Amino acid sequence: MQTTTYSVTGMTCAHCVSSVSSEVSQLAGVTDVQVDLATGTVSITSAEPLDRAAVAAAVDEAGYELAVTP
Ligand SMILES: [Cu+2]
Repeated sequence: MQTTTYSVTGMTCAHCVSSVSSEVSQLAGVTDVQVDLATGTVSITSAEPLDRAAVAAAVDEAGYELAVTP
């Protein structure tokens, strides 16, 4: 089990938060998703290390983008 935090750009309200968390939570192995709107970060807990590209795709599906860093 591990938690990785990503920065996401473009989230502005609670609706954005729920869109991102619902898309990311559909990724295989994800057990928890915590989105912090104030800091624009998404902390993802998963059984196995996640593929950054898969996370980026899920965030993109929700209509937002992973920031370049971290
Ligand atoms: Cu919004």
